[in-house]
Amino acid sequence: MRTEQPKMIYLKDYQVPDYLIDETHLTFELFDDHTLVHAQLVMRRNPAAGSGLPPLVLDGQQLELLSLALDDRALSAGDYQLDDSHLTVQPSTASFVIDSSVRIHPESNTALEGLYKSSGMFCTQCEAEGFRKITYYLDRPDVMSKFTTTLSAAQHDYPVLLSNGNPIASGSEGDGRHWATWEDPFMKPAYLFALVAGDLWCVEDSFTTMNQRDVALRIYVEPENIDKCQHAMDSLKKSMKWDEEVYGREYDLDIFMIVAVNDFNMGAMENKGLNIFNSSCVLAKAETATDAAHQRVEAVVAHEYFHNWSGNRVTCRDWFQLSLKEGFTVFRDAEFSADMHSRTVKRIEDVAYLRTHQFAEDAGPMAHPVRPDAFMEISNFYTLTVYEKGSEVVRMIRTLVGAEGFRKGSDLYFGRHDGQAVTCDDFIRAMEEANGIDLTQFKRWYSQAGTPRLEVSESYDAAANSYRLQFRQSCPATPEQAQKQPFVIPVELALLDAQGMELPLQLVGEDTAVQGARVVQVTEAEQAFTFINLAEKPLPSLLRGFSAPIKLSFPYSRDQLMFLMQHDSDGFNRWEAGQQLSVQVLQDLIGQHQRGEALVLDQRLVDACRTLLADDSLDQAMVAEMLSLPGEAYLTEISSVADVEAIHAAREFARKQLSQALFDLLWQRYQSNREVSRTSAYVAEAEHFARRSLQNIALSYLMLSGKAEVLAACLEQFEDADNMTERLAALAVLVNSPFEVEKAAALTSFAEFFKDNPLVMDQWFSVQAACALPGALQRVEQLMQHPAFTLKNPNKVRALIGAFAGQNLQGFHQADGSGYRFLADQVITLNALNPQIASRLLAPLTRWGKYGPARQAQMKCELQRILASGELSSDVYEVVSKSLAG
Ligand code: B3K
Ligand code: ZN
Repeated sequence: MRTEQPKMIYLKDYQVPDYLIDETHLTFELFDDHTLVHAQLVMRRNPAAGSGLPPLVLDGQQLELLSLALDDRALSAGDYQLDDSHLTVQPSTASFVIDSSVRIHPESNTALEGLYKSSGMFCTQCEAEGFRKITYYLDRPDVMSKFTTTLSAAQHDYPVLLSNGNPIASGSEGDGRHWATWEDPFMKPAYLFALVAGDLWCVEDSFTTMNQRDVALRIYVEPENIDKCQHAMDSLKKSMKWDEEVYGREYDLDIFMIVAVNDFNMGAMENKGLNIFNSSCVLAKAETATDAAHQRVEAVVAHEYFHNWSGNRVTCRDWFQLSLKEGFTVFRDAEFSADMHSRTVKRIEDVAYLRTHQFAEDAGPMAHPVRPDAFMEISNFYTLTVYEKGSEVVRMIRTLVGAEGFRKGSDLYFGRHDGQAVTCDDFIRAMEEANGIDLTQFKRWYSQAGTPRLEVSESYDAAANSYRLQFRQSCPATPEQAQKQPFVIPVELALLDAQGMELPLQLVGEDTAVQGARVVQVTEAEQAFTFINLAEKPLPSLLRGFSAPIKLSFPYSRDQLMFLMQHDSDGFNRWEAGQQLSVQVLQDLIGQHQRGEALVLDQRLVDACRTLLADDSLDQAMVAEMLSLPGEAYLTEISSVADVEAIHAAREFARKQLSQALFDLLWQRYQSNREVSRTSAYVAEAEHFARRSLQNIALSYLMLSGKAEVLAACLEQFEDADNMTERLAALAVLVNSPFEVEKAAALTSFAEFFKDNPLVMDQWFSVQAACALPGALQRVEQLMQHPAFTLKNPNKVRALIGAFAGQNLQGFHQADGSGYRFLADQVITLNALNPQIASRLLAPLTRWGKYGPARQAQMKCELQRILASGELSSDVYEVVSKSLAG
């Protein structure tokens, strides 16, 4: 907890470290009621930092200092200064050795940062600034050191002792304790340090690298989970191969380990050679994990593995550069997933997610640039903007320089900066130099916050056979940034003829026309592009593949959107046309609801969906994506003032209408897909994900009919499915249905059967928390009393409270403010237990700007109540204070 108001830290204040740590020798004595940490730091004055010998200021928090020595001379209290976050010593020579011993308490660490215990095992989480809770250190990413780590613990309870690098020695201490020493030959910052001690089993495999080196691969889990590791292992091997083929990056140690832990603040952590994972991102088998979970495991395993180069070998100079490793690595894992499965479906999922959640962040009080220039608490900046928008920025660079140019740039970047801690500017410079281009204006994507808008209009000159597209860009003000300079916006586009064929493109001044799509760069506030030699007025297909993270508008008619839905040669834009059509139709319904009129659905939406469903040749995943209407959260994001009730009513009305009008087609699709599921074994591959996703969305529409045969089919799927994807989808459909008896029975039998599997129980909590039927808050409050629930486990908090506040917009935004009050109460409790989780949970309350005056007042009142609730962590304080200032 803070003792004074947290300070803002600014990028402009960056200074190189005064001292360096060449070697770090750590010894951990792990006991059940405390841990002793001895650190020997071989240090020297940083030659880049100037002359003289300034005081050495080490970071350290919640440490009990037991002894301190400088070059073997024991220091006494008068020889150093100690406060609650620093230890200051005065060196007298340019090179010296510091020895410290501290006592810490992992057994009572509920913040899950530093060294802590999870289900009986010891583990660590050091990024961003957790290492300072382990020992006194220069806890900043530009201080890189060679680490040797010895762990000692009771052999019986902790037979497995792991740290970074390679094991070099181990032995027994004779008193029931044993020890092991690990050495990491690579220089690394402290945030990549890890240790694990526990009673774990492992699945073992190996990988032969492109230079024929054998790497041992191990996944460590609690014994009962040993049957759920194969998918993660397969994913790891695919990732290693892909990074060699696509980026030329080879793994560098003799061993690569993943450890699954139950209590973890986020998805996973890329510690050098010893990745620590939330068990939800490792464990997967058909019976207990959904298709979505299988895909998440694959993506997170890849993401953390890819960090070995984009993050570990080349790391960040300071935390403002976080997107240097995160944006780039998200881009890398997205491309990996696209290569493993359906590229178009992956892009659709990512864009839908970005638009719903990152755009909302950009429009709220916590909006910040991809490279922030100030923060109070760095943990608050592991955001959708740094990750997802950061990935879009890297994607735009690739669009601008092409795949080959991008590879040249990444080779230069990795080669030039291997072993260094660098900045986003260094990444850009490598791309510029490898491609002979100037990205100066492009870099505004790193420094300007907010989602740019691009208004496009057209004019066709029949006499001149020319077609002009006029672009106007703007970007709304964000906190701290009122005015924005124009961005470089790559717009991939094609012009289609009346059959949907791509017309040859020739801009005024060009000698020849080129067939197919091309990328134009919008760099001015207003800019026009004139295409010539067009004998008829074309229909533009704009921003293909979502070539920039912006809000583009073009005055398409609904008939044009229907045409694009069927004929655009770009799969992403076919989906996008469907989204735009659905949004227009839903916005009509929202307006009707607000005016108290009877709701009337534009039949064109029904016709469009009918055409899709009737066409057996289409990718079923695409059909499923197109049938899923834009979510309530997205409809909220694109509203200037979100009307919670109208949005829900409109969407539910459209779903019911579609269900009625398309019942037979949906029923056929459902039955034939379910038949395949029934008669074949589960496979975690794209074509099977596609079949099950269409089957499950069909079931959710069909259930709206209330027909007995659909209920019977749903119960059959729930009871007989051999995989969690089908079982959970059937459960969710039942939970959202009016069949109270069947619903209760299904919930009970599911919980009974899976009570010992915490990850499955998380799904059980989520399905109920997200159910929009009346009484949601009471259900959630009751579920908090369930024996499987605990506020101490972040997965449980996310599954129940997070799903309620983030997905159940009806329940959370109850007009009486009860949802807000509930969330604020949980944040206040969690602030003391786990500040990072408390601060993340807060996000829905910070979005008050989207709602009408009554809800705004209630939400702000809850934020005030949190602010006044006592001693706040810097995490919660920063988010609450910025939200109230916004
Ligand atoms: N680098 C970690 C995130 C650490 C978050 C610390 N609050 C996981 C990842 O992005 O790969
Ligand atoms: Zn990452």
